[in-house]
Amino acid sequence: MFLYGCGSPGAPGSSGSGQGNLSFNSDGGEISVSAASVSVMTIDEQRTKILSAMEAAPSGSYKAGEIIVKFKSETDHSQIADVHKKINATPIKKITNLNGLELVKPPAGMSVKDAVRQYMADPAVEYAEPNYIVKIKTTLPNDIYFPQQWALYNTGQFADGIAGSDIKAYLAWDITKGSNAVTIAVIDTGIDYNHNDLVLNIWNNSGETNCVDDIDNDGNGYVDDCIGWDFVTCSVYDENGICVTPKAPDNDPWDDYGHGTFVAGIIGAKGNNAIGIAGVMWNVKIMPLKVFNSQGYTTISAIVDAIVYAVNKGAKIINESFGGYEFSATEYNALNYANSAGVFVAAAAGNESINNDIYPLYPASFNLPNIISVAATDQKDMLASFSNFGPNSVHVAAPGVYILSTMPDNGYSDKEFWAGTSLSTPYVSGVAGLLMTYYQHFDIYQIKSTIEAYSDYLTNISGLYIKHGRLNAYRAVSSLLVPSGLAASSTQPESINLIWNDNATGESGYKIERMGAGEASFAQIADVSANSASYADNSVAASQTYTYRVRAYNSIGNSLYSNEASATTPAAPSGGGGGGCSVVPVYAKDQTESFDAAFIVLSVVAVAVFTRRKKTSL
Ligand SMILES: [Ca+2]
Ligand SMILES: [Ca+2]
Ligand SMILES: [Ca+2]
Ligand SMILES: [Ca+2]
Repeated sequence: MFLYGCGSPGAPGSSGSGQGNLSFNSDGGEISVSAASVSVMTIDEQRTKILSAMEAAPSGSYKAGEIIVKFKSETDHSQIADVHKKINATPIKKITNLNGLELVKPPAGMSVKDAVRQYMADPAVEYAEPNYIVKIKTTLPNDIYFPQQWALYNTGQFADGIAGSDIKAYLAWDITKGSNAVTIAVIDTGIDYNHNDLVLNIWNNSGETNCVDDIDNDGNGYVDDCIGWDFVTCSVYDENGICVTPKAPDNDPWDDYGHGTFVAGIIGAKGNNAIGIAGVMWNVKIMPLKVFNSQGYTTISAIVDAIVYAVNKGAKIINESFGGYEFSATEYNALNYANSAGVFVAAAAGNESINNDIYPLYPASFNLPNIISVAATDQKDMLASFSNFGPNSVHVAAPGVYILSTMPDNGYSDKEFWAGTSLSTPYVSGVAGLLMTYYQHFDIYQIKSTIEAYSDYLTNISGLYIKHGRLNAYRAVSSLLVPSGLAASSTQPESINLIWNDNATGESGYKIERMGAGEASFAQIADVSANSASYADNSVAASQTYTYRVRAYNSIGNSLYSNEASATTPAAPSGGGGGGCSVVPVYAKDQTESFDAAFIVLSVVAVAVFTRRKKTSL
């Protein structure tokens, strides 16, 4: 017989912190341990785990010539010195702020594992363990040109670049590498759809069931359009805009220019396949829609047909690495059609160093909520010299100088780097695709806001030349990472403790939801501040089971829900009032609501891409 929570020796939960979620029946007997139990490990448990982990650890996973030793708290300095002397090891230093922890150098000839075992065997030692080497978790692909792709991972390796002036794709890839469920239409010069680094990521029109029967099987108005369409109606224009070599549109969106294949590789070259480059998305479906001829010319009507085609065939993103200064209502209406269908459009700001706030460039400068206008930065995070800008109308920037990508005929631009806001735009399309992969519950405006809010604010560009910052794939993708490892425990009849892993990097806080026994649904009971990882629910009744779930939120939206976790409160003490036993420390968590604006709300700037009076690819 014992009082719950009083921690008498041998009582359930007393070996650790008392936070294990054992529940008891009314006479104090242990009756259950919930599956979501989280208890602090006992010393014996820790020692067992240390030894089994160490046996499995390969050399190289821990630092040679060093171990960590934790002496028992009652051990004094001379006893500690005696232990070191007995093993003939040398203390290197005490470890900050934790009593009895020392970094120790084993004697010459003694392995790390042997040293750990020897210290473990000494009665003055609580535990010893190897000094494991911890690496930042990153996903670097094996594609042979990846080291030259500074835009994805800039270590300063290229053209006097500044480390970190990149979109952090290598960190975002730990979270998602994209999905074949996301289709991105590339309206451009066509694509080398047989390219070894692209072929697995090319869209296929499943509705067009026969590619050679001269029948429009899916009834979309295009015959045998199995991998996209070539909308070009004129192969050669003269200098007066007269078509001297007309051509019929066809089902072969082959790239006879190079630009579209280049753009496609930035979005979705297959990553980690040991060849070529890595795209922002390793998995995606790229829909090739050719509108530019081999001279680099097209017409508004071809662009509009391509936009409507993309929307009707299920593209979620359209990449428009082109633009022109003439306003076309038809183009505007087509993009508004895309907007009403929930299709996101990334558009190049232009390459003429001009202010799009004053001289709008279309489609980037159309005032439609589904369009994001993209400027170019260089390997030092400066605005590229050619890049258009506009603190109101250009939203973000992305790398657009010294860019390497795929080229037609299974090639790469490895001897000739390209520059242009055309190349910045597909980085944004790719990150939008990563976001659509992970945040499937977001609409396109939430996707756009996430890209903008979690770009990197650059003091000499943001607010001055562009509205927000330089694209950051990792900050965007991790902003509302789902909380994991939710666990609930109770040692008092009036309280349940929750803990979880705070994985989100851009949350304003966490919302706690609870469902009591017999209740049909969850209801929000609290909202805690950013970076919280625990909560004490003090509004529970004795001998009741409650189930919880948690999600992160910010002003853009909510994360997905954590796992669900349950705990049962112990019975209230019978008679006697139970006084006196002041029980387990429940860490009183800050329950105040937080309205942190986790975001930078910026003043505005914009940038653009392009040249030419006719629509040209940028
Ligand atoms: Ca068809
Ligand atoms: Ca057909
Ligand atoms: Ca590759
Ligand atoms: Ca956080």
